[in-house]
Amino acid sequence: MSWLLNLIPALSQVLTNGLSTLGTLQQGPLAPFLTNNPLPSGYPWGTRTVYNTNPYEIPPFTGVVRPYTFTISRGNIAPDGVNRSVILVNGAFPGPTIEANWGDTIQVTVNNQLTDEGTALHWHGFLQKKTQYYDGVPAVSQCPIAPGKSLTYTFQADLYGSSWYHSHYSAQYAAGIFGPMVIHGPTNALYDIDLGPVMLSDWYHRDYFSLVEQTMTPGPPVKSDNNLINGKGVFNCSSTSLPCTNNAGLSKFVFTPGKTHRLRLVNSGAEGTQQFSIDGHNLTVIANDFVPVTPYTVQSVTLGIGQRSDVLVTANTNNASAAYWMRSTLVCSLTNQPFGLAAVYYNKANTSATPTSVAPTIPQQCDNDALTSTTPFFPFGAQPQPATTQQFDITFGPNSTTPPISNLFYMNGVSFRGNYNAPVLLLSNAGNNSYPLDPEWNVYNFGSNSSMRFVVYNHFPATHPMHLHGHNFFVLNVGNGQWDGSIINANNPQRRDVQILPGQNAQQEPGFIVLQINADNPGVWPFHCHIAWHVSAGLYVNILERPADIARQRFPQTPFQTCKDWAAFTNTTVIDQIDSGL
Ligand SMILES: *[C@@H]1O[C@H](CO)[C@@H](O)[C@H](O)[C@H]1NC(C)=O
Ligand SMILES: *[C@@H]1O[C@H](CO)[C@@H](O)[C@H](O)[C@H]1NC(C)=O
Ligand SMILES: *[C@@H]1O[C@H](CO)[C@@H](O)[C@H](O)[C@H]1NC(C)=O
Ligand SMILES: *[C@@H]1O[C@H](CO)[C@@H](O)[C@H](O)[C@H]1NC(C)=O
Ligand SMILES: *[C@@H]1O[C@H](CO)[C@@H](O)[C@H](O)[C@H]1NC(C)=O
Ligand SMILES: *[C@@H]1O[C@H](CO)[C@@H](O)[C@H](O)[C@H]1NC(C)=O
Ligand SMILES: *[C@@H]1O[C@H](CO)[C@@H](O)[C@H](O)[C@H]1NC(C)=O
Ligand SMILES: *[C@@H]1O[C@H](CO)[C@@H](O)[C@H](O)[C@H]1NC(C)=O
Ligand SMILES: *[C@@H]1O[C@H](CO)[C@@H](O)[C@H](O)[C@H]1NC(C)=O
Ligand SMILES: [Cu+2]
Repeated sequence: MSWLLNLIPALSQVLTNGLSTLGTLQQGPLAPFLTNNPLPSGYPWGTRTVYNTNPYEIPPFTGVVRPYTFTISRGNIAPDGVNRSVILVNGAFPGPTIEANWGDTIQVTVNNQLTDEGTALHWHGFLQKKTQYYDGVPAVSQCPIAPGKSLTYTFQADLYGSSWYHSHYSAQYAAGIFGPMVIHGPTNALYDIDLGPVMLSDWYHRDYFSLVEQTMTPGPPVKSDNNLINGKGVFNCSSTSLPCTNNAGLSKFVFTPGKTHRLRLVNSGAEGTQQFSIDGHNLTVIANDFVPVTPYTVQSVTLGIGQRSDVLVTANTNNASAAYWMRSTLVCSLTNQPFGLAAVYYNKANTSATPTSVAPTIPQQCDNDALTSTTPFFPFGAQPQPATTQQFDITFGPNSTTPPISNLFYMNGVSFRGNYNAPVLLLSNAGNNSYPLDPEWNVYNFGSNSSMRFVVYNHFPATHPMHLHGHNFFVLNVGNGQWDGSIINANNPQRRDVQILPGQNAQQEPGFIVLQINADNPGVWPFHCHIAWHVSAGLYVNILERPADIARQRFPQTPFQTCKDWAAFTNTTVIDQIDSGL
């Protein structure tokens, strides 16, 4: 592959990634925590440890505010050498890293400088207790931010570890609106150097609207054009007629010999499942999503969209000039170019040289690691029988036999479609939880139930990374066929916020996952597939949790003002909402 043998990049960082420095040698390691906090007992979070704190009940409160200003605007960049129109946060791709300590307050003012569409940013994985209205989901927790308008999101860094933010407005994040979040906290394993976020994302050379349109229309499916690591890749320009530069440049990382490095892997793509590895090195997984786990060692990690794994890698090659390929490969995904590459240099290596390491033989893995190997560090013990159980059946098909036809996903026979002008949470706050004319809002009202179990069957022959907002669910079981009632790691089941739901298998047995949550967070919580095209096609339900408490809560004026601004905008501009809205 002569077009990628040269690691002296042909394009400057600003032409490939705008104002981002992610993936360059200028991007230094992260400190163990931000030091401008008071440090009771030596840490911003005081005496709390991974062992002694139920993170869902008693996160620390530091009182320290981390302010950010994010301006959303259009630009042109060439992350893999193909120059395209994108939508960026502060002109950077990936967007700026949000960094905070556990217990800090994150405050992000989002200015929408797009002239013709709304936006809304979701802070993936936070619980948003008592700040449900800042969860960033249009048609659910807010109206979109109208062109020219701003919204300040204020919420607590209530969990710690690695995550990301992204636009939740249609598939807008596939245009570039996403970035990493690093929340420093106590650790469950020792390491020396925090190399920070490693964003893994499939990449497309077309605008997101036309991709959504194609994906919902019967005919050839959308395939990704490339696979990027920290927003960088290379492309064979002979195979495109678009403006293209060969050898745009790959991301580079430096390993210090003998030291153990932390990498914060995030699948921030639109469709593809990533299988990540580093030649010549094993990976020790210490956290999945925002949940520290008993460390376990693997050759590769599989991440569905939205999932994160924090991995430790020890630089144990006895050659300070060594260089290796970091690989992330799209597996069981729709793509024309599955291979993501970055270079890992030991600290005396020539950082312009091309690694010569060969890929180890690793079996393809499209599902998450077995639940038997993923044990949370902080145990909650066996989960009691839930107060209520809800089954969801996921199907796919055309919405009509005569044109115009859309290919849609359904949960229990209903394909979600939201109304940007009528967010369910704000109606619920006003005491309205019934929408007789809107079955397609897919609201499941769980009333005052104290816990809920979701048994989800997938009758579609591909996986869905299922994400729930506002919670880390217990994953009680995963498999194919009919759930037999058994629970894996019953005394300490895996928790996380996205779990890959297997596809229906060759024997026509549906995939299933069994999830359980405690109803400790009143709100309207999206439960959906994180594949951008699937949620656009309606693979989504609203979990309405403790509506009486939502109605009792006093919401600030901010989300209502955002709706007034959006109403004024949509009074004169018709929104071409071709999808679910999310
Ligand atoms: C680049 O693409 C062209 C056209 O598809 C192909 O002929 C060529 O072999 C490719 N080059 C490399 C190095 O893969
Ligand atoms: C991409 O296009 C923009 C706008 O036309 C231009 O400013 C920029 O230089 C181009 N980048 C490359 C790498 O050609
Ligand atoms: C990685 O783990 C495998 C399986 O445990 C082991 O055989 C191999 O030697 C390890 N490789 C390295 C580089 O530590
Ligand atoms: C160390 O690695 C470099 C880069 O791959 C290689 O050129 C060199 O021969 C290696 N040295 C030894 C002693 O193996
Ligand atoms: C580093 O590698 C580049 C690319 O192969 C080469 O051009 C350069 O001469 C090398 N530098 C040194 C000091 O070896
Ligand atoms: C199916 O979806 C298309 C595209 O959204 C829409 O125009 C059409 O009215 C829908 N058909 C039915 C029967 O709902
Ligand atoms: C609740 O909201 C829905 C949707 O806006 C509306 O149709 C319905 O009339 C409202 N119900 C009440 C009692 O206000
Ligand atoms: C519990 O949830 C079910 C729906 O699964 C609902 O029918 C029932 O009314 C709820 N119970 C309470 C006490 O809210
Ligand atoms: C929408 O337009 C109508 C008619 O011009 C006007 O009466 C109404 O106040 C407008 N609503 C908003 C929210 O701007
Ligand atoms: Cu899906």
